Amino acid sequence: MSKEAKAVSQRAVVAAVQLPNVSDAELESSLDELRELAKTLGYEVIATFTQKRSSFDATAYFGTGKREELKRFVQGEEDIEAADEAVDETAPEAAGATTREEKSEERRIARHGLAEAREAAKALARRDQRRAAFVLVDHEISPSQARNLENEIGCDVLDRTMVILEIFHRHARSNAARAQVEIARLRYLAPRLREAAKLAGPQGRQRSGVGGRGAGEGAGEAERTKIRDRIAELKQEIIAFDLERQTQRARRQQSEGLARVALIGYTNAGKSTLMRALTGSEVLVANKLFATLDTTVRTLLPEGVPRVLVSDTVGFIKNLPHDLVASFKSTLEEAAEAALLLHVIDASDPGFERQIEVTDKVLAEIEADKIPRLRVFNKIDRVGDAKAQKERAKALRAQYPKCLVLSAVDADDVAKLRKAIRAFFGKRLLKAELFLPWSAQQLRGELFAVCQVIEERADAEGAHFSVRGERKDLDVLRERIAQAQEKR
Ligand SMILES: Nc1nc2c(ncn2[C@@H]2O[C@H](COP(=O)(O)OP(=O)(O)O)[C@@H](O)[C@H]2O)c(=O)[nH]1
Ligand SMILES: [Mg+2]
Repeated sequence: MSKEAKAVSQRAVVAAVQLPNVSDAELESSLDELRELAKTLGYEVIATFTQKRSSFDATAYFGTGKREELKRFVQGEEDIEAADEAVDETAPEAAGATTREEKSEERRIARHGLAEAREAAKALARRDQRRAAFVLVDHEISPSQARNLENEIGCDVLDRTMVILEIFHRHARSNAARAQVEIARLRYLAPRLREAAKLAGPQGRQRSGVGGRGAGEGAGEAERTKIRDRIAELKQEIIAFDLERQTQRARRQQSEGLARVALIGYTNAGKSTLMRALTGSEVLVANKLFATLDTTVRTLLPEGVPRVLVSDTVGFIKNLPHDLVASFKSTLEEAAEAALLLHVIDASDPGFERQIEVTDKVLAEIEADKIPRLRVFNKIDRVGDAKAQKERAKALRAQYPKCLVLSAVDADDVAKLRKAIRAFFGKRLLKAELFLPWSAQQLRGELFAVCQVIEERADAEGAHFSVRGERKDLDVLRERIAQAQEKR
């Protein structure tokens, strides 16, 4: 029962049961987060459904009334009349939203045995009207709950865990992170295979029309063994990657590292918005789905000395299923390679203090706590009126010395942040005197590219420069000047 969310611009509905111990604010915050996560994956969230219940419905998560409501919405059946029409033999006229995801529809048809022509025709008619192809449930639900919900509503159901797994999958770059995410995915899948095998009892097999008696169970067992073996293998690989990484890190420290900044913080804090503002990478957002190394690492603009690279990292998640903690940390680890961490905090989120605590703790766990860190309180524009904003900013600065309080949507604020980043890397620059003989003028361009030139004086022999630059750049430059002189 593979349900990778490979969709490009797919419509989704976000849905949650509100249990009695969950406040409205908590529910809203969790749903906000899920919508944000969905957006990251390229879904277009068109509606939200919630239901207050004392517990999840054992059969299908939601109670019958809410299921019916969801179905009517998803199927584009505005009222009861229209709903009756749809179950009628006559195919209703195609109207409104059309889903572009043929594959998932086929999968659904195959899975639910809508093989008979009449049923298939009905499904096709429904598809033409469907408003959304996915329901994203804000809890981890059982495979049978998901299946029942899918059957009833008539579209794919993904739970919170699956959505998060997909995001980690896209952010995992290092081999270790990839392996860790794969383990989490297999662990999530394993019990679902067992369930699928159980469900494919005599009736299930008959309906799907494949395999003989006992085939479902046998396949399930074999699959499970395969998964266990694969997990063991991946764990071995991770140990090897760990050793490799330690030597890599040592080497990097020797070479003083690149001028890299990593944006870290909770999902929805404004990391990507700041990244865009700092690097002018407007295109990136539109193509977020295809985010790769190239699209999440950008040059700070306008370019200067040294050239600073900014990277966006996988966001912290408030409501992170426990099984995913290891893959999250592993995916975040690339932040440990940065020279400076920008910890972005949503100042308008009532839970920001707790979020700071968690972030600090996790950074220590991935050995990134020694890296210089700048706390950036974002979204100050969302904290009450001008007076309230001023007071909050003052309080934050008192509590967190050297922090920045700003709004990513304010150009002046972004300029302040850029200046702070430049100042940090500027401090690393060394002063140096360089002499460029007239015979080595071809190196002039390179000198200006990697150094800040403070002063230039010319005499009969050549040009004398007072500059500031990174140690490694200065070393390279000196060597090349020496080579040029030798040649002469
Ligand atoms: N009002 C306001 N909205 C912001 C600010 N920064 C980000 N946002 C919005 O907050 C949402 C999440 O931002 P995003 O950059 O995607 O957060 P990320 O998950 O940390 O990458 C988006 O809708 C942004 O437009 C800000 O300073 N002020
Ligand atoms: Mg983001």
